[in-house]
Amino acid sequence: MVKEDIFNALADAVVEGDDDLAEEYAQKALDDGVDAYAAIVDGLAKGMKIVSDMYERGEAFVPSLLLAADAMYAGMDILTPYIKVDGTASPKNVIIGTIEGDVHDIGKNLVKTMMTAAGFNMIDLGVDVPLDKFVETAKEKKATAISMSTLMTTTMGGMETVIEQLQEKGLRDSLVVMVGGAPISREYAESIGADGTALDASAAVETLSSLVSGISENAWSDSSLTESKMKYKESLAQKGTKEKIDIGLVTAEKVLAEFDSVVPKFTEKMSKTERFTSAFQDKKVDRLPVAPLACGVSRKFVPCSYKDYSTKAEKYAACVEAGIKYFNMDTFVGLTDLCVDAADFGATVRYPEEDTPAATGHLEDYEKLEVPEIKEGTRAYNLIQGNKLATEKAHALGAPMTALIEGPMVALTQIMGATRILSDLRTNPDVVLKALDKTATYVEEIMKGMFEEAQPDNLCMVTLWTNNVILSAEEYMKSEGQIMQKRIAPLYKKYNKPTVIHNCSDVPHWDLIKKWDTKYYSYTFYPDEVNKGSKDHQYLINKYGKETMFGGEVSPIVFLDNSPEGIEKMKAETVALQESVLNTLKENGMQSKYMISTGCEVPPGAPCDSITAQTYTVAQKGPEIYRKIMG
Ligand code: B1M
Repeated sequence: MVKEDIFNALADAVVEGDDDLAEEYAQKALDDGVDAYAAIVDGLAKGMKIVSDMYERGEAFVPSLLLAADAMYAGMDILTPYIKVDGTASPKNVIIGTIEGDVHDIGKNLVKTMMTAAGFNMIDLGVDVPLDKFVETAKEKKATAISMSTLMTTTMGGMETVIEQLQEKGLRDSLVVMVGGAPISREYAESIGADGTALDASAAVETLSSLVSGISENAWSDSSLTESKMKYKESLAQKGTKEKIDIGLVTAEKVLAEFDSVVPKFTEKMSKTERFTSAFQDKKVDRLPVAPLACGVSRKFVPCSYKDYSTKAEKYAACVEAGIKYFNMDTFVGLTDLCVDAADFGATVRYPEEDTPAATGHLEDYEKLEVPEIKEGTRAYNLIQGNKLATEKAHALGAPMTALIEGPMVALTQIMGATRILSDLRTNPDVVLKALDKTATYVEEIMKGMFEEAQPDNLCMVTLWTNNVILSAEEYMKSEGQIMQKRIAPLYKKYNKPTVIHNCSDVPHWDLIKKWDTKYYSYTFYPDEVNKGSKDHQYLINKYGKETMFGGEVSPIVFLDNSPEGIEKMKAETVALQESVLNTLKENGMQSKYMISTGCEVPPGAPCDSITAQTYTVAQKGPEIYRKIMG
């Protein structure tokens, strides 16, 4: 076989995600005397780049990337020991991880794969990485670069802290710092002193490769470290120590103490229940309903920790009551965390006091998955009891209650790990489907508990894997989709309840909405993702509005800005959204079927002012806007 044919065969093996072929041709390359490094770069890595580009064009989904990565690693295991080592060059160690507080790792793993393919020696610290671990490991391994990922605005500040720690220790100029993930912009990267960022995994490698070429050979020498320490000493002293003010708590305390003077008096014509129910049926209302997912943040009024909010029924119910009352929301959507089933199935869940819990320790063995019994002490029991109490409290305030649970696939990915489930779905579908059957059984039991015992007005299910960037619609339908169709949607019908879906994905497969006769669908609109399929209210109302009530267009992230300009912007945008929604409804011969809401949870540390800027604006301006447009 000529060299080029071996390279092509290696690339094809990666594109096909075929480990056996990758190993076979890697061995063939060695047997035929092909240079091992060339076989990796011109064969395996080329295949990885092909799949990655297909993914960016929307022609492949995450499972294909994961399988391609496995094949690439299989080939590399054979070739790497034979790479001719240049005695003068040291290996380029790159530390990678997802920042503390964040367990999203699909994107980070893809970046790691592409960097491995480019020849970097990746040291993966995993997810939820304590900030000083990045610095300690970089020092220990004399790293060429640190590569940090995060998907949440609430955790991105940790990246700046890592950079400051590097400066303090005199390590900053010894290595390259790259940051990335959906919320990270070029401007943000620059503002925190990172060397670079990139939009996707392929671009990340290009940026890293060009940045590391600027790192000098003696970057880790004692004199460089001392020089670097001196350089940043002054600027760090100028920055001073940042005092962390909990704006959410400050404003909550103010509202609590001075409720009558701080909260405007709204003269509402309808009760919250009348308004929500009428909008749900597209009847005339006094104004559109409003209910951002201001869930964990409502704990500020109780006050209690996030941990108590998500694990103690009484505290949860108190938060629901406070949220409805002080934020003046038309319903409370009870998102606590997405770890309820995972905890009951035995996965380890980390419960920070003041932030969203995260499933961190996954189960190893599919065989060990056993459907738990809902009984005192389980998270599901607590959630059902919490929603029972919350429903009573919401009703006393004249508001409907919307409980929320994770769907079978979210439950399974939280129990076993998302990356694993997404790749096993291709390689071992029967095992995954059997496991999904078990989580679906538990979800059904929780649904029954909710319908029979807690009796909230609505039960919302999180189905975020219906996402155009992760699974194709066809693949989704072969997994959770068929369970939604055959088991979950019929159970809603059996209890005479509407199917209510929350999907925090930006580009879900919209047509699936119809498949289970969805009556309420909460989505997120990301203007930057329009080319990938993110849709706004105009599209959604025109296409599905008659059957389905929508809500969620406002990004949860905008609630973090409580500067005077931010508050004014929120107010103006809330007016504009109501006007546009009502005009669209009118054009479609409809009256009210839409809720002003957010596509995902408002960050639990968000300032209360920014939330009331939305909810109070709807209450104050909504009736007039409604009359003007609807007559
Ligand atoms: Co979460 N989640 N989630 N979630 N989740 C997001 C991120 C969110 C944007 C949804 C939304 O609001 N619409 C939102 C964050 C909002 C915010 O910023 N404040 C959110 C939230 C709120 C949450 C929870 C808090 C929900 C809750 O419990 N209340 C919770 C957080 C738990 C925690 O971490 N403490 C949570 C949990 C989860 C699951 C566990 C269920 C699951 C993650 C499973 C896993 O990763 N193991 C999940 C998922 C899947 C998502 C969405 C739907 C998809 C993320 C994803 O994997 N995308 C996401 C919504 C969205 O982004 N559309 C959402 C595909 C992946 C290939 O892309 O990661 O962007 P991405 O990586 C890209 C680029 O960003 C870039 O390259 C990659 C490949 O092209 N890139 C880099 C990434 N790192 C880079 C580094 C670089 C350079 C480029 O240089 C170093």
